[in-house]
Amino acid sequence: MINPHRGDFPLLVKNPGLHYLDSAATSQKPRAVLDAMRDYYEHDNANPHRGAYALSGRATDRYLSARERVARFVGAADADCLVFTRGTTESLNLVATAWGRANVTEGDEIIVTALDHHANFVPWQQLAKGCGARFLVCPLTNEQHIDLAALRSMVGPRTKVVAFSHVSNAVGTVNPVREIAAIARSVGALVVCDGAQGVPHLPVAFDSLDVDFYAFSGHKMCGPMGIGGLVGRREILEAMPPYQFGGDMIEFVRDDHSTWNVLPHKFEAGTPNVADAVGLAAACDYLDAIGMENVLSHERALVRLASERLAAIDGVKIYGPPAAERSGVVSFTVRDIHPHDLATIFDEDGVCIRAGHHCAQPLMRRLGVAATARASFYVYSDESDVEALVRALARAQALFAQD
Ligand code: C6P
Repeated sequence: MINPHRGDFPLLVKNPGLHYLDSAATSQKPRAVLDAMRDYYEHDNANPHRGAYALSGRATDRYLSARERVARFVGAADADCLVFTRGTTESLNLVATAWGRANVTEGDEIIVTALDHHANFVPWQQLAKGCGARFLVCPLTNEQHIDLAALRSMVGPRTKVVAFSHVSNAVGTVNPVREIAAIARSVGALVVCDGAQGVPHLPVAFDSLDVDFYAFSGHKMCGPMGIGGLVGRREILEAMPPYQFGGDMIEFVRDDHSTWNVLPHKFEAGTPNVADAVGLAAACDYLDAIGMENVLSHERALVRLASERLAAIDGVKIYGPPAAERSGVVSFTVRDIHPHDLATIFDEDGVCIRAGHHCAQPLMRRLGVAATARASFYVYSDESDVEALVRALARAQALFAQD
């Protein structure tokens, strides 16, 4: 059956032969999001917060309501605790830099996991290097779950931060956030969750996850590129020094010192990205109309189907936990064919997949591979995409068999 949502995505409508299986990298954008951004620029565009005139007031209102809408989507009752950033990478750098430099000192410990994306690995590694803290990497089980027993034995009185991903972008593992948070809390560590692959694919309720910070990107959840968020606990955000300095984030600027604006402005220096915030709010409306439980079950069904079909092919190896415990990615290798060759051959058939280390080199090293091929699904994907993937793989194998 043709996916009923596919028609909402102009790029897919204009490219009927395209099988876009790279939604974990970035999703396509529905018309409603493109229209909302255009509407903002056509009717309400001005620099918010600064102008005394009505148009600037309207821009301010659009920005404020976008924040409230996105906060509601991620289950944060206090919208002022949602800081708009450029995306997950900036959100995590913000915490590692602003909170980290103020709170982590020599001899402290920072724990990340072997599943983490470089965006939730390198900022912590660099913070540790800069202040003389120990940087520890929690190992995984054979099925690429975070090894919770190992994590329990690693935390201690010097553990200052436990950072981990909600969902792995490379192999799709869905991590037990509350359980990991409880382990971190048992030693009073800061709990930081990378939700780049969480918010787009599962219902997320920040207020009940028991984490201190949760980071996400708009472009992976039907929103525009260039916007994302960091949700944090109010008392921690208030105690934390700013990350960047400039307009909007100050209260008073004296010649010899300055004081800071209230949340969330303290962390949003410079002209805000209003149009993308408006687009992201429209993306939240779009996804809520489908229902995040439905998004999850739709993707799980496709992951299961793709995993079954691929596993039945000689030479294919699939990474990560069983399909029922994964979010919308299938990461695999094929004997004797490099993932980059697969992606190039698939492209000739209109099948877009990602090949490489998926910005997760520590994980690839542990899997013993330099790269995998990754197919990822979203609301507009359907069985015809899985069939195209399987056909493209058969063609690639036939081509390589001739060599
Ligand atoms: N993963 C992928 O193809 P940005 O680039 O800031 O929007 O998101 C970074 C990021 C952080 N954490 C996880 C778990 C992610 O998946 C990503 C982005 C893309 O898997 C690009 S590498």
